[in-house]
Amino acid sequence: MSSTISFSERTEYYLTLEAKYGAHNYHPLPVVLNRGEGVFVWDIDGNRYFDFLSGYSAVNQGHCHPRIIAALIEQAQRLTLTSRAFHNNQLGEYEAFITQYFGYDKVLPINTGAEAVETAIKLCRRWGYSVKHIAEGKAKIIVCENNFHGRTTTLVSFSTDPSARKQFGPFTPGFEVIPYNDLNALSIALQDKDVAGFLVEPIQGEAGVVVPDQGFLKKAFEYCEMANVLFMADEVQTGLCRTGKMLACDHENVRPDILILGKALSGGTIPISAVLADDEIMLTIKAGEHGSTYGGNPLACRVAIESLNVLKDENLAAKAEEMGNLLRSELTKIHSPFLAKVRGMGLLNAIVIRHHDSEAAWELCLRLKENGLLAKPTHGDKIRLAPPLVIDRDQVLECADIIRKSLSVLE
Ligand code: IF1
Repeated sequence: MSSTISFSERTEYYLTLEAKYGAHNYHPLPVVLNRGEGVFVWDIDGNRYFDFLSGYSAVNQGHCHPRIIAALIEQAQRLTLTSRAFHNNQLGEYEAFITQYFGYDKVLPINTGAEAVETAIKLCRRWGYSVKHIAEGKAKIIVCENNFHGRTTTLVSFSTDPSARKQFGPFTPGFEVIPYNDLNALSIALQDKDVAGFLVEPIQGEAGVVVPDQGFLKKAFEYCEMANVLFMADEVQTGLCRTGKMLACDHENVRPDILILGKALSGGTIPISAVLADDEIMLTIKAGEHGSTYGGNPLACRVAIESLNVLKDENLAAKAEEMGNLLRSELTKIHSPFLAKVRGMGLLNAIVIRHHDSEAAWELCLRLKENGLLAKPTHGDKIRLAPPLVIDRDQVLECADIIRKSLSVLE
């Protein structure tokens, strides 16, 4: 097994530029894209690919969705940023829209996923002190092993991935890590009266699309409720139809106390995230105590409304469910000794590669690219398969075939 992949001279040019002038904090596949439409992206040499990453689930609605781009352009020509020092005519209507859409009293609009999780943590701690009356400085938040919530200093403080933490300390205290999908560990951790919240991904993305046991979220929510602890769902990646429902928590009829959204809230155009909660929680943060220059800007508000409308108008939850079932059933039909596992929910899926060579998943992704499909390995042996939700039946079949064909590179 060896990489026989060669790049065009133009590709080489862009790779060299990035290597020379950009920080080396990523290791991308050697493909340089310059166009996207629906489920497809094109590289600078005109090759077309199925995008099975979807900007890590930011592009659920498909690349450059015409309605979202139209909203973006129209608003960009009028007003883009006021800061929150002044009001703007988009924010209030967006706040009314998104709170009704998800059924919460209030929303706090912010930009990136990491900032939204940070916001949830601050809200949770504040609620812990001001409503639950935890002694100042003592509030704890329970988190899960192999979590991924972003890359700020506080968020990597409770990461269990050594590469996310190494030489980035000292870390923020106040977090207790328990195993994922472990109700027993949760109930023990909840005995501590200083616990203010439980922060959880309904499906762990970075960990390689780990789906918890059925009933875990429901029970976890009930345990939290009994312990007077806030259940905070990080739906930055799992939300907005990706797993076959509007929210992954909907699969178990759980309504999180704090709901964290990001990524596809903008259909992949600009960073937009949001934290939703009811008044008892949200109103504990007062004017001047939290925010961001860009949070709630009129461009973001307009784009987010359109992105959310597209999800419903195009039935993308149902499509994700149906196409996800088809994809997994096609993948399970593949008989390859190297395909150890197929798992996921809706169109958030992963395959686990079994191979003596630790580079096997990377090699497979290079071959997938040669065969017209872009995907990225995670944790060495897993490949995430998460196309835009607008993918159709024939395209799913074609992609399953590309994956089957490409697996032969590992022989
Ligand atoms: C990168 C992973 C995906 C997230 C959840 C918050 C955030 C993310 C559940 C932060 C972000 C991204 C970021 C991206 C890689 C990626 C990722 F593999 F690392 F885990 F999607 F699966 N909560 N996930 O998944 O959102 O601040 O990035 O907007 O390169 O860091 P952000």
